[in-house]
Amino acid sequence: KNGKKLIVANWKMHKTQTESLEFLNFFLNEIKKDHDREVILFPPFTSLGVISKHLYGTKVRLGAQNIHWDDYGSYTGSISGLMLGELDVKYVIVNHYERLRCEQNPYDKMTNLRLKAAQRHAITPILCVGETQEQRNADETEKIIDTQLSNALSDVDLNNLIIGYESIWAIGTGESCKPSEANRIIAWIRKQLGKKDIPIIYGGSVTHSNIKGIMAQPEINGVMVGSLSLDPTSLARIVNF
Ligand code: G2H
Repeated sequence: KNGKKLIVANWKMHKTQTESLEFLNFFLNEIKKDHDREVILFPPFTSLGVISKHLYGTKVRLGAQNIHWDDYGSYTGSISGLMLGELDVKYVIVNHYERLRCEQNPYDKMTNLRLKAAQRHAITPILCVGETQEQRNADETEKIIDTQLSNALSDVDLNNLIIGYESIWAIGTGESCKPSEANRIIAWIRKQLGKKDIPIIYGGSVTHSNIKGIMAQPEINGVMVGSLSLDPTSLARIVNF
């Protein structure tokens, strides 16, 4: 989009409102004033309101971890793009593997609807794709990602979309994908989409020791950070390096 490297901090189901504010107090002071990153915090829904107020006037952006495809309706426990937009949410994660695991239902159609709902509310969706260990061993990575992309992207505007490549075997395992391998797959995704300027980021056990190698890859536009984003000093180190 603007060429800045993206740092997506996915808090998953961590931090109460109080803890979120504590985090911000430290974090905003620890990041360099002149950093050249697009930093986006993805707190749980319950913290979006307070964080939104505190981010006003800063360069840090706000994202949500999921979105429903309708604006209103009888969908107990769901949150819509209309609701997120009012909280100044600019990004949303769609299709994170941990969601798919707990929803346990076919998701392709819903993924597509979620992407469109986000775009309808001027929220940039981050579509997660990736392969399991078994699929990787069977040399099916490209085939699997190709299916995920074609099922998800019908009629989706590629001008307001980020792809998150999260190798499923690397999520929260401490075993991250080799930067060169992630770079190769991301280059392949970009070619597959036929759009040179689409931002594609890597996620899966990003740490202080592998961040440099990942960010140095020419095809990788940024990272999704889970566990290491929970501590303000730890996340600030990633932003500042
Ligand atoms: C992968 C990642 C964040 P972690 O889900 O999106 O989490 O860094 O803990 O592997």
